[in-house]
Amino acid sequence: MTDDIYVTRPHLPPLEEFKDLLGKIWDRGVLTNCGPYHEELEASLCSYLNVPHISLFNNGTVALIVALRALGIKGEVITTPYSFVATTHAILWMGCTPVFVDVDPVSLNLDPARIEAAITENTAAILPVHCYGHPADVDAIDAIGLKHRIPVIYDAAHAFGVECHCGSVLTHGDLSVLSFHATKVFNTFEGGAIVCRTPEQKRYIDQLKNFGHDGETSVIETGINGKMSEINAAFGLLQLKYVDEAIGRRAAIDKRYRAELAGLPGVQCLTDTGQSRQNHSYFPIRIGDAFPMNRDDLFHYMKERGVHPRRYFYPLISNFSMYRSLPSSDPAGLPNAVAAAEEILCLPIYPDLDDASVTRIVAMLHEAATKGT
Ligand code: T4K
Repeated sequence: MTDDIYVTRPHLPPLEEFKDLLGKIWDRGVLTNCGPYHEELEASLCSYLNVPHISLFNNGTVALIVALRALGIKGEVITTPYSFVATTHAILWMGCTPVFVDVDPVSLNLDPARIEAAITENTAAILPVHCYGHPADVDAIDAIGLKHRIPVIYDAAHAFGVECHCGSVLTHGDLSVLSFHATKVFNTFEGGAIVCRTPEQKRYIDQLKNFGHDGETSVIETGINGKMSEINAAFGLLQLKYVDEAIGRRAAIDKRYRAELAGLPGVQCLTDTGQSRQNHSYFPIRIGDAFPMNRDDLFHYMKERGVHPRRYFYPLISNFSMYRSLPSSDPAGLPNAVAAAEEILCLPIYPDLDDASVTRIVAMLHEAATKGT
């Protein structure tokens, strides 16, 4: 009996090292409210990610909501249907309306030409996603934002440590939002962050995540509790120590998949989108007509044999019942996203996925390629 393999497993540093950090929390008795580990992690992440300012959060979803709030977004927000539902829920949570625009058929990120075509006088913001950690076309999208004076907030939940031609992809747009969920390249169990461009933005966002407090006796906003605790921050500091090693192992798995799936008819590995540093957060493959099974049959075939890939992102957000009635949810306007949602399968990739498991997954795909349904 072989063990089941899941799409991801969280990377965990040595427990003994975490116990040392926990000991300090016990000694200090500071559990939250932007304590010393929180401050140290913000500084360490700024330096690791090469970004000017970071505000830590308790998760990426609250960070997205606060990012929209910080920029005073009211109205319509242009976004992608090909993402995790949190992207669009944040828009609705702020009382705004998502406007879905189709993705580029190759990068699966928002297509800048379609963004520009969708802009109206009601457009309040653009919220692209760096899907699978592959950078959106940041130059084109930033330029559209500037030309039309519309803020751009990047959902960078998948893009920890990713760099493009001009350095960190996280420095683009008005704000970028990270997720540090257990399933992410860098995790703090639960967690997230907003990358800010100016000290003023960071100060305001720090206030918003702390009930709107401006000092002990003043409240200036309907803030929320979005703070990261000391335990999560301590774990993050430890993760940071091992993150390059973890990304290196992901890169080796990515390389093996590409080499060993090359030439398999009907299986296409997604290409990168020009980033100079990748994080290999996901390994999406596209199942085409030349494969003897469709994507869903392959998904079930693998699950029955103990390998659990995921259909990120199926169904499209625009296809969930609560979003389906939006005018922009019409599948006729989203052909590339519809096709990707039907054809993409994310294979297991995580630092502790051993070579034998990769061999097993590759062999399973080759075996499936010899069968019909
Ligand atoms: N924007 C984007 C583009 C996002 O992708 C996300 C989150 C967000 C915003 C919001 O960020 P957060 O608020 O979450 O910080 C997962 C994650 O829950 C979610 O964070 C993530 N995106 C999304 C793409 O994937 P599921 O439904 O796939 O999670 P789950 O529980 O099925 O986990 C997948 C596999 O991971 C499991 O089969 C086993 C493994 N796993 C998972 C957990 C939680 C573990 O081994 N240990 C664990 O603790 O949503």
